[in-house]
Amino acid sequence: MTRALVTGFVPFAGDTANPSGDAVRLLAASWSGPAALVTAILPVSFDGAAAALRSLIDEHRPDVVIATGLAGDRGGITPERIAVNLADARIPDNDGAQPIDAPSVPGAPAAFFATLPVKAIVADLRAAGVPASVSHSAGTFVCNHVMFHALHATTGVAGVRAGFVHVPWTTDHRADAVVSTADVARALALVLETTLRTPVDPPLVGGALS
Ligand code: PCA
Repeated sequence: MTRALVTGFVPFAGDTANPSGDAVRLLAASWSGPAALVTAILPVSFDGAAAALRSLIDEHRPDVVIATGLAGDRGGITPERIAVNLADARIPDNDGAQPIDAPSVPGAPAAFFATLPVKAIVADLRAAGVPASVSHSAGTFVCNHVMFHALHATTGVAGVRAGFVHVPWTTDHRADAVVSTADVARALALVLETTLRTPVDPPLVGGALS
């Protein structure tokens, strides 16, 4: 059976919630789709999150890795297209680490493209009424770092696809949010289902000026 690993994060930056972790917990409780699902909630720690993700990949050998995190200013669900080999933290992580201009993986390539079908994912989310767009920057904090590690660990490994999805604040926490945490959980199920049935991403319009 196909195996999928989906992760979210604990709260950070003084917040008391992180909708990515909450949505992944909801997904774990409701998933009945065509893959064995392993979920985990990662620490917002450059070292801790990368180590946890790599040991989950080593242990479970997933065919699909979908890491998720909060990008509070986004207007919808945003699959990330690219991870850069750069840790440049504006604030300390939950362990107090604040790398500046450091590589995520010394000696590794400058960047990796997501191996998830990001265009198909956006198309399917929009068809389901979920606001979504392709993002071309996962930032330079722990989320980008985890995405880079996921792709460094899996790129070129036959049959394994990986990537990252940023989610916005939800109506459970912000009055002006456009989705609920339950909506995000359903969206993550769609992301996984689309990935499982889309081996090659179709060339759909989805570029951006920034
Ligand atoms: N968002 C942060 C790290 C953890 C999270 O949920 C980020 O975008 O880097």
